[in-house]
Amino acid sequence: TSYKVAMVGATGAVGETLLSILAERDFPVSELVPLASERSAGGTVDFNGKPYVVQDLAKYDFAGVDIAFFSAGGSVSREHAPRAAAAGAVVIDNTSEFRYQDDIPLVVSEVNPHAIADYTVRGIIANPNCSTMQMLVALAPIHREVGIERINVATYQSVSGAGRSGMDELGKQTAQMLNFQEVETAKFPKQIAFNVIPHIDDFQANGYTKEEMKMVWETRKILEDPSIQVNPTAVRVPVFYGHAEAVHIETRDKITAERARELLEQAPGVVVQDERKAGGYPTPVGDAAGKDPVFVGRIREDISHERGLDLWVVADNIRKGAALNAVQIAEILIEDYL
Ligand code: A2P
Ligand code: 11C
Repeated sequence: TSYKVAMVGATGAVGETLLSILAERDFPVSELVPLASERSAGGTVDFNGKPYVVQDLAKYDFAGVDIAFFSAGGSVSREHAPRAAAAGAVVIDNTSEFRYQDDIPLVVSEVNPHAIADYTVRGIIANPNCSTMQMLVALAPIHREVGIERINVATYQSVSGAGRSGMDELGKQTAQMLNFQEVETAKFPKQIAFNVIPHIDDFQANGYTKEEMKMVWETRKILEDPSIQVNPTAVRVPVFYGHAEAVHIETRDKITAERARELLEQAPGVVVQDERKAGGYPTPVGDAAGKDPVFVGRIREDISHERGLDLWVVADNIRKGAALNAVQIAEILIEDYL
């Protein structure tokens, strides 16, 4: 069997990668419908080497669609995902719109694939935020073995997380700097070229940003453990593709760095790159960008805490952090449920 697939946000950074990953992995697509706003309707996107005409989402009727991927922002999902589900499509949503609703599964394919079963309730499956995604691919095996009590994490997030306009802004500002021109800021609240910005998404009443609180809420939901404490600082850095995270955990029982390395070497979706010498650790450029796995290095026992462990976790935020996990959810869906 093969499936009629709608791609909402097909012209965006995540949509484009979704199309290439579906083709790469030979996902059985009988018909592809790329959708975007009326701005891009009538243009084309490429899938499997062929052009497909983009249609206007607002005018599109989802009847007959089997699977609908949404990556056009929260407000677009809020308005259109429920009607796609009502028309019979299973929605795989890349936005934060539905993630925190109890009757919507929130799934990392290697961590809690069983949760997909609940898609029948609302017809929607939520794909986690990129920074949570890569952290949990690395931490779930450790949590299963010794239990994690607390996570302290600082992120180093690339501009592609902010979509095409984020990448354009880094490119443009870099050129402006190198040409001694005045730097213009639009997408990011301060200059991002040659800078770092400790602010992603809106500020919340408690002083954390929404990007940080997503890591708190999503970790508890995906690991099915509301007692886990998570203390994140999310930072935007001038990198195009690939988020990095300095992750510091406190476990219930002591785990050695050696045992953690062993667990991670066997963990699905993880590549351990951990030599204690120059270059023996992963970075976004040259290691993670454009690749599927979550890369883990700098594994060491915390000298300041008896049950502390430190890791450095890097992944392509557009692939595993978004498009790849969404396709992996779709693969499990067709294999086990449709
Ligand atoms: P469009 O090309 O019509 O603007 P990115 O995350 O890279 O910024 O991409 C956002 C994606 O979401 C694009 O495909 C964009 O399409 C799409 N999009 C944005 N607003 C809407 C909307 N109101 N209806 C449908 N698609 C939208
Ligand atoms: C970023 N994490 O790097 C964001 C992008 O909730 O799906 C993804 C936002 C989300 O800016």
